[in-house]
Amino acid sequence: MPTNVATVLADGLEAHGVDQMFCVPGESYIGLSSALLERNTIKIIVCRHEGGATFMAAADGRLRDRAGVAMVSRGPGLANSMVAIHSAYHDATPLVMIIGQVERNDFGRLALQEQNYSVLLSDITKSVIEVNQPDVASEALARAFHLAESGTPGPVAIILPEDIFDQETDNLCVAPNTKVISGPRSKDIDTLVNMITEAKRPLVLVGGALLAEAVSDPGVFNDINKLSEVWGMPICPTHRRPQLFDSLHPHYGGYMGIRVPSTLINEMKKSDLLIALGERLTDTVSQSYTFPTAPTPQLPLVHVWPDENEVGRVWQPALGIPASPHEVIKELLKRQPLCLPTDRNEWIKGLNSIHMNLLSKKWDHTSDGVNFAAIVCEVDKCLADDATVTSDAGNFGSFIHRYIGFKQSQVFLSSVVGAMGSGVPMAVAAGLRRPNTQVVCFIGDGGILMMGNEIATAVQYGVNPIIIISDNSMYGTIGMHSYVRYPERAFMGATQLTNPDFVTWAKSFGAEGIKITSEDEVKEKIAEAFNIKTRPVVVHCLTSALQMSAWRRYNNGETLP
Ligand SMILES: Cc1ncc(C[n+]2csc(CCOP(=O)(O)OP(=O)(O)O)c2C)c(N)n1
Repeated sequence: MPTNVATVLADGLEAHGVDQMFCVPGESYIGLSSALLERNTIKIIVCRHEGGATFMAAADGRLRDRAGVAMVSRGPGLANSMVAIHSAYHDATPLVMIIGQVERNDFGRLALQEQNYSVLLSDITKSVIEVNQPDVASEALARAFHLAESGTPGPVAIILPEDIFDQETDNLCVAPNTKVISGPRSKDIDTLVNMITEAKRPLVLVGGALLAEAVSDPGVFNDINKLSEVWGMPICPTHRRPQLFDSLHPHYGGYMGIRVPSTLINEMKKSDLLIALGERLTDTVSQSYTFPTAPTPQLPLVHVWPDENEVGRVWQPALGIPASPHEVIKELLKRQPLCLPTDRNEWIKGLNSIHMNLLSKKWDHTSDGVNFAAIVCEVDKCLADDATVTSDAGNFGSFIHRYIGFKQSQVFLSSVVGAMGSGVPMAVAAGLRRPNTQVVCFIGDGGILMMGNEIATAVQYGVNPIIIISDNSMYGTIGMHSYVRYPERAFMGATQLTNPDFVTWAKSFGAEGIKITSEDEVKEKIAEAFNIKTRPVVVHCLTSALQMSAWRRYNNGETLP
């Protein structure tokens, strides 16, 4: 019996395990959204901005290792989403975007909000699938999920004209593809074993592809631990993946984020073998392509990433393994090292002592507002073992990576490209996917007014994140860049902000608002925030602008250790 396109799409979404979707409604896809609401099997989260909806869907994709799904309208709706699609593309995050389009008869006439999505999205999606025939709708949806989740995961857009949803089709729901996992060749593992056995100072970077695998198989964490212990190697989580290795593990070799402090990076550079497991080594991780040097690394590089198009694209690895990083670890754990160089322990201890020194909660008082270090250190004390921390983009984030000792049981979500606006939506998504657990979002006074309106979504769906705003009355990161590059024009570069009272602002949404104006209040006010569990809490912290980051203070030169 024929059915209609809306029905096969709804069946397809259910078949792919979709249980919630994020949207801002639009007339262009109302045929689908109304069909979904009628059957009521998939929760539709109605957001305040398509960027917010898409950041939430992307975060959901990260939290499930299944594509998150956002539905947005054509033209302006999709345009609002693009920051989050761009972010998901760089972050290798599985995401399916369902996008409305004008009616088929109007194609090319510049009908209201018409855009050519294949052109517009070509550089920030893995694929744009335009569905113009009812009979291919379900197959197209299955392809979108497959592409979004396989190889290097990423966003896939599926474009649906407004008039297609009620059209009849005989082609019923296409079942999801079985997930394929690429394994390493045994020859490559033999080579890797030899390289590790001979190296005196190996360094292992663990990155996002491993984190994605850990969502469906938490054994990944234990296997990373065993890898480091059995094979005697230090482990370094990469930019925005701090939870991949317990920060107190004695084999922790240091966090390989943006601008690694010189004491640590200088030691890391003594390595004689770099093994990048599930990490693409972008400019952030590779310290602007200096460690390793691009395209020819200054030391032997083993690059493991589950996509043969990526291994060798930028780097010339001594050994490239286009396979699941977890499968590579499991293969290594099946072998026993015969004899490892004896000075390995010294190498690990040296790196670890630098890391522990950096992690120590040392900071100086500031005269022009609270040092954000004081707040982050206090939050660290209150974080539960299963807490989620999200971070927007900005220099306040440097305090998180310096002072929070992440554990493998915790979750950290952020945009790897540093897209402002991501922090609050990601916190809402975490609250929905991980109910009854702590969710803490760190954000600046710049970022909060970009997508902070999604606090309304949190209130609407009963999600209660704690949102900690570092208010230094400026786009501080850019102020710092201005100071570093043009000291005579310090704090210029169009960075000053006049802000609202975020306590009043928070309360207007139905959230709680708490203000911190001095260091003396930090302990008590942070405890108060963690005790409120029945509504979102905004902690408005009046922070120092002179303390530009966790590493740098104005007029005091660099405080880099
Ligand atoms: C969407 C977006 N716009 C602009 C930027 C450039 N940018 C990076 S950090 C930053 C300032 C962030 O200011 P704030 O949120 O107040 O945090 P702070 O740096 O002061 O800690 C800006 C404008 C960006 N990363 N993302």
